[in-house]
Amino acid sequence: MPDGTPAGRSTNTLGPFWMPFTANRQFKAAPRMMVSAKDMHYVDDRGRSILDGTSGMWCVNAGHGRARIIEALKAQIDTMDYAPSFQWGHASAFDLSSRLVNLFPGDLDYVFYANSGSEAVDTALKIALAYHQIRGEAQRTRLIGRERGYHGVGIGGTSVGGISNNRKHFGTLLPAVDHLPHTHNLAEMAFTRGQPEWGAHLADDLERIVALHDASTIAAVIIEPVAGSTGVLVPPKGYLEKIRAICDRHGILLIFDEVITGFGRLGDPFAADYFGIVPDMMTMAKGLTNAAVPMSAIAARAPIYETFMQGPPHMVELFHGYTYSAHPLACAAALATLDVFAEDDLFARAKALAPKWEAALHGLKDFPNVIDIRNLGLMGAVEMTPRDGAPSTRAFDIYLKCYEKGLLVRQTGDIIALSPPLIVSEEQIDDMTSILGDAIRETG
Ligand code: PXG
Repeated sequence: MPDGTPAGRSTNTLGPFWMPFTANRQFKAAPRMMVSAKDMHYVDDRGRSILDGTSGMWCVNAGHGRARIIEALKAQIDTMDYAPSFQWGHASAFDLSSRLVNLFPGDLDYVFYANSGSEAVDTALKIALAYHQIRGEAQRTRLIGRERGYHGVGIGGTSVGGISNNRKHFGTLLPAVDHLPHTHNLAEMAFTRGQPEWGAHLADDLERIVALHDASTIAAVIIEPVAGSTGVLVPPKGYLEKIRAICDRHGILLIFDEVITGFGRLGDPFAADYFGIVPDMMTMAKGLTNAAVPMSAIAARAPIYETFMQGPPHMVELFHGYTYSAHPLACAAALATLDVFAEDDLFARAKALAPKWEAALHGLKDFPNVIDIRNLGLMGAVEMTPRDGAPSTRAFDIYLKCYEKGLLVRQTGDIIALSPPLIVSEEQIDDMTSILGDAIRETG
């Protein structure tokens, strides 16, 4: 063939792209193709405008196609496409780090870069292990996650993650891992607005895990402050405070995975700010660059960084990093994104909109098959009764109906999750819940 494609292979097929976390055969039989995006909307290949109820995949926090970010990327690619970060540097990586640590709570004074949430999680877990080893507690190798937690798809993140489908095909994963119970309990908390009153005691299970393994074997606990992927599981009042206290009591590092909750999702820079709890490390990605370029970061408290800064000064202190850590394009996008967040005061905007968001979502309470509605900041979820013998299909049908009606939502199990860009208007919030309500009503 003239373009070099081997004979017999089509150049125009959806076949070769092995799509991630997708029902490939179903999608390729009836594709949903996005063509462009601006502010609150995508345009699909039928020319239809689709309201973005999910910030892409929880990542386009400032809305699509922000001119400032685009200009920054154009300027950067014209100046320097790439610079290494191993034993070299470039100014925007240092500028960005100073800007970020000013945004972080407490003494989270240092930042390490990776390219995805998954890499950020595996990096944080490795830093935790190395930190204890350098301090002479090399036996602290155990990592504690939580049921229904999602920490990406690296071997580390998969191991501490708590979603059976994401784990069961991949062998034994990391050996020394245990899991806290999740905090989801419909009988006790269905239709709670914001944080449930019930459930702080679930954090006490960490004491049981410590008693079982002994604190001296445990390196870190990693949790999402609000579990996102498994359907917006809001922590009960007092729960995170207890987890922090138990970790402190036993010298265990606490990692908040803020890949979804970071950069204004709850109306504060981070969930750590929202809940008033400083973790020992924080992972972030998604909203960091408004998703224009892949980038993730790990924030570490000063004593962690300082622990590594010993030995001969010519020695590498942490044998870890990525070719694209602090990629110039990602740094440019992140710096411009921080400008947009500040100029438009988007975190405050999210905080101001949260009550409206809560009221609109909870307006779906009496719709057919709705068994729970949850919300915090600009995160929300509507949980449906599963169909007999066909779990997930009801929510998937609702998801498809929403798409046909021009609204993008996320579906996980029998839960529909929403997380609009922080630029969403009150009217668009009403549009979202009205379309979702129609889709729920029309789905049997
Ligand atoms: N941690 C958390 C808390 C996440 O939500 C990751 C780590 C992994 O990030 P990367 O960049 O490696 O994908 C995530 C990602 C969804 C959905 O619809 C959620 C994520 C990704 C894609 C879809 O719930 N979260």
